[in-house]
Amino acid sequence: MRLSRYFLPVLKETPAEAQIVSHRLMLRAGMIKQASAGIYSWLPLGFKVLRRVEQIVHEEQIRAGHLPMLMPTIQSADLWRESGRYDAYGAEMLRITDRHERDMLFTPTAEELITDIFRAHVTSYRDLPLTMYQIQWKFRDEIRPRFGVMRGREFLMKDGYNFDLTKEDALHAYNRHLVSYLRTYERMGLQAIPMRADSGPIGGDDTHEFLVLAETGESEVFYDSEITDLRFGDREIDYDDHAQCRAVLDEFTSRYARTDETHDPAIFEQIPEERRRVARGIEVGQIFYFGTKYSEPMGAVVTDGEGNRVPVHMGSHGIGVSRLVGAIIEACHDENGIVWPEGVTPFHAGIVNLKQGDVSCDAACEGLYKALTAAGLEPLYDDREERAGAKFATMDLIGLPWRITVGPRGLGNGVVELTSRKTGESEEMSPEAAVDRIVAIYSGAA
Ligand code: P5A
Repeated sequence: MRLSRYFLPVLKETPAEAQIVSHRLMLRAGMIKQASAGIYSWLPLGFKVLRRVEQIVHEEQIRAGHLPMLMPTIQSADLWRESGRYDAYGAEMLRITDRHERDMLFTPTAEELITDIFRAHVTSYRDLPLTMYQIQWKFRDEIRPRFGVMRGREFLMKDGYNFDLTKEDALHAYNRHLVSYLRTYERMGLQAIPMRADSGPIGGDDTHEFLVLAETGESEVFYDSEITDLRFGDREIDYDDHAQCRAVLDEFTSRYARTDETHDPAIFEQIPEERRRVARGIEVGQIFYFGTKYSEPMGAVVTDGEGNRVPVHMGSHGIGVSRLVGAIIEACHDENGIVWPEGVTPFHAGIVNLKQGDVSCDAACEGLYKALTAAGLEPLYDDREERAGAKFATMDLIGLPWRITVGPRGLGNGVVELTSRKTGESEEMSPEAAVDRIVAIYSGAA
């Protein structure tokens, strides 16, 4: 993409309404624009990051054997009356009446609708296990929407639902989700710690929230510092192997880590004092096992091996896709702007032309642009007639991990400059070597 043809409405001033750094930077970098309280438009740059986050979520869900699908945002209230949640959900649910005076709602979550799909089509245990998921917009009429996309009213969620014959199988689905979530967040450059939490309006006793530690997080968390040493890394997992998934859950829940809702000071105080941590975290996901809470009242039953009709065991599993964009910025920024992890960056590299209109600079930039594009990467070429300082400031603000700077002096010596956004370190090399280096980084070879 050439910046001269892009829509990147960067702001010079820090917007007064934004209280936390991710919200400020998303507005300043022209990623989002508020449409009304807690509801945002995703401008081209923000939308690109949102899509990258979504893509990682999809890939890891599919790797775990879960089936993508899509359900509507507007649902009939009648289904929610069957589960008893229509009245129980309260003021957070956006209720809508259609022209025929039918009660509808904008989905805050989709346990009822997926259970309705399941009961219409599945009758035998032979069709289990089954896990389906979607990435779809949700609406919760939060009393205090704030912090930009972190606590929105309309937000994008990955919501998945498992159907199993037995509690044991459903707990395997729970463990499998925990494993796949660890992989998912690490690919985004985040450490998200599973913590024992409260299940709220979704229900059930077994639930973990995934928290990214950040001062601006909305949840207070209590943990044993040893938990932060754990990394999932690139271990191979067989998602059908119950024992393997269980072992990962055991490992990642082996140290005390709880949100304030389930915090138990008596247990916490047994941890050696130097390892006790009280901090804040951003909830980027939550997994639930709730047994037959929905299948029983809604009649989602299957015949088991002995011919008995039994309600299925279920769980649901959510990732805050739009919230993650803010959470990644909270974890990855400096005083000059965003510092995207390579896994989610909107463009792989920026090209800065220090002397637009200079024949050799323009030609070198075009060459870099073509070579990176031909290698399957997306560069952002700043081809505007701007001062070098302004071009650098924009690149720093939008946070691309790599910048290639092209100027007449370097080109005289046959070199361009490759700069890491994270470390600020620059290295001179030939344009070809710069392309090779960037290609190697993104193919995981560097
Ligand atoms: C699990 C999937 C559920 O709704 N039902 C389907 C279950 N879980 S949850 O914890 O309530 O939400 C899942 C994740 O969605 C994100 N989230 C939000 N993101 C932005 N703005 C909000 N107002 C908001 N509310 C929830 C969180 O990341 C949460 O973990």
